[in-house]
Amino acid sequence: MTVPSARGKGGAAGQGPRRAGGGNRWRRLRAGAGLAGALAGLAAVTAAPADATSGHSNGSFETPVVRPNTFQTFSEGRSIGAWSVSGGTVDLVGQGFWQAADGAQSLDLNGSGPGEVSQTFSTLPLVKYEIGYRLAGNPAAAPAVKTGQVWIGGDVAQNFSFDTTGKSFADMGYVQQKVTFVATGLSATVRFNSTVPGAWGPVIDDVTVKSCLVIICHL
Ligand SMILES: [Ca+2]
Repeated sequence: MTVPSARGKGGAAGQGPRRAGGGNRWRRLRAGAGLAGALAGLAAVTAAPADATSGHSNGSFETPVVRPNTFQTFSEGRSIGAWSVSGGTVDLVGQGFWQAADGAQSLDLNGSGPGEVSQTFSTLPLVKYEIGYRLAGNPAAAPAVKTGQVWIGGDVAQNFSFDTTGKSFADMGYVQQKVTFVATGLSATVRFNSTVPGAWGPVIDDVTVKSCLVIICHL
């Protein structure tokens, strides 16, 4: 993504310092909250926060810190904290460039073209997981409707779209999205990819994980 005229897409790489740290805003989320009282005790024993043990992190894309009011392009093979750029290019958008959904930074799934990021985290079989995220789109250029997919392992778990009409850098219009799945093994890979051409793609932020046992699950 970019501002339409001022900045060439290919020239964005290397902008801003790639210093480590900057606050991992991954949240420790409760799991199994809101269960009926009769199940409360059972839930307390059996439902554990997914990200407490999964190792999933940097869901808010706050690491590495990008120089404020700029963005940094990452290409396939590079890492964004615990995320891997598993295809194409993406832009990590720094504080103040546009509105983030959480914290200061967010991710445009299109860098110089469509890209994708993925992360593998630990799971427990027969535990249901909910991947939450906030979705918007780069409103700087067409197409207005930004599309993409969420994959769990080798399967498309969700096709998403976001209409940027009427949105702006100051008012991105983030919406809450979620995907659920039941784990079948000891790890799962979540992947977000853009399916829109060009340099202005879907924007994601605030990726979270919740979990609960299927037998008491209400996600
Ligand atoms: Ca963020």
